[in-house]
Amino acid sequence: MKHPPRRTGRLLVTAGAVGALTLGALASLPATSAMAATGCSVSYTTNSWSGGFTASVTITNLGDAVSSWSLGFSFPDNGQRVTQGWSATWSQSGNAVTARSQSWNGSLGNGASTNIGFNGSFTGANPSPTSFTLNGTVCTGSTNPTPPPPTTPPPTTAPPTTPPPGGQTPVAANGQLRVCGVNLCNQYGRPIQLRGMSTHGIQWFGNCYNPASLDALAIDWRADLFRIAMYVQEDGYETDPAGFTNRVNNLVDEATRRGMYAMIDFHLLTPGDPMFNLERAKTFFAAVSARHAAKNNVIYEIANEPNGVSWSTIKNYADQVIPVIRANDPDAVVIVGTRAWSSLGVSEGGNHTEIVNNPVNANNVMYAFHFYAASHKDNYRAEVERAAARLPLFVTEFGTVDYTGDGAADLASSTQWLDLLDRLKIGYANWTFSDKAEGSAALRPGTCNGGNYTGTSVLTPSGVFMRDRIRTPDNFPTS
Ligand code: IDC
Repeated sequence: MKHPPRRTGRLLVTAGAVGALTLGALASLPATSAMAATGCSVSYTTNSWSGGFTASVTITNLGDAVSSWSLGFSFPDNGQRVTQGWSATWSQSGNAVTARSQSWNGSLGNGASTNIGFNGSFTGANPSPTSFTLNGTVCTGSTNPTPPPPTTPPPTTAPPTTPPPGGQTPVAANGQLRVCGVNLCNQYGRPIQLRGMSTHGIQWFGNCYNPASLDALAIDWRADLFRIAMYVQEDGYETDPAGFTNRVNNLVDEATRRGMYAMIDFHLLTPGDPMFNLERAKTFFAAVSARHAAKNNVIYEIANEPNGVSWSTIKNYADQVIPVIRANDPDAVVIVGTRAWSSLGVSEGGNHTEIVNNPVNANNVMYAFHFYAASHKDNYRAEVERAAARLPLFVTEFGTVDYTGDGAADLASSTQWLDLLDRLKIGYANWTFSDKAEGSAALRPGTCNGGNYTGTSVLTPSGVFMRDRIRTPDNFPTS
């Protein structure tokens, strides 16, 4: 699903900009469902220009938790149309519009909000709708009376808590992490290695990240870490900052529920100059760090793969973004991308000493190294071994295949790499936990259309290899 380019503020007229409109006491209450408290509020804001508009809709669930939702409203004017929506499946019949949740934003706990939106067209006036329903309940801005408790307990819809077989979750075992010398240390000050998977771009493969797939990662794969790859360009964050911030927040919450560390990857790639996205990065990291400040399992990766720029430019970016995170979350570990697609400079003829000689101005920082095992071999491994003696490293992304993300898995080189990372206690996230038809994807094409993510029958050769490596027992010191 591609989003259209967003119109910029230049074309906007103010007539349609209604400001946040919170709807309350608009209609009489419908019959209350026998089992659950219901209630919702909706804010609907628009920016319009001649004949077109963008609507941003924030839904807040004031009732019991739901696992999926359907929002309904009617356009007041016959000429109003939804032309392209996002973060929901949109449909329109006459004036009646329906937006159905997607797998990644269907769960809404009591008090939780989600933001969706669409571009629309209009021929006459463009009045905002005045009444909304959520799962059939009119949104009055208040909670409908809770029905008397049923005599038999209702089926639980609470999210699964997933202690791994016979032990604590990775987050329960390790708690708040911090950088200690060249290592990542747990709450007891002891070095640990985190092993896990990266999403593909969440703008393309959002359907792969749902309760069943995350359960499989936490329980079947016994992953410690879930990296959330939020592309900035390529139909990513820049097309809908509020929507993508929301998606990332929801995925962090899902990882947290399952006791995994969540790595928030600001996936800049093209253009390779992080300064191009500096203001976006500040806005994004201010929002996510405020939202997750109280958590102990969030790791911030501020620049996926800078390329075509000097280390000093990357450092300049990091020195401006890190304080934004620290203002909200002073003790979180932050990972900085390195020159030449996070190769420590090697892919553009450099090496790690440029970082050693000019490190970023912050504590609790690690540096990213990425490799693709079929392309990057002995000379890259040798550089990692040298760098690891002097810099805290995290392999926030790697593939078992070549640098295009496709081709056959090179299991011999991948094994050499992972043995090296294990020996040096360097954490890693594998690209990707997705079902894209490319060699690096762990899931077979079509897997994300179904409900089963466990076992090896749903996995590609790369997926089988990675699951075997990740699910071996962790070695987390407990004192
Ligand atoms: C690739 C994906 C591919 C997608 C492309 C878009 O595998 O499906 O079409 O991005 O940009 C990286 C990047 C990562 C790349 C990956 C493989 O961080 O975004 O993913 N790769 O090319 N660096 C080195 C390799």
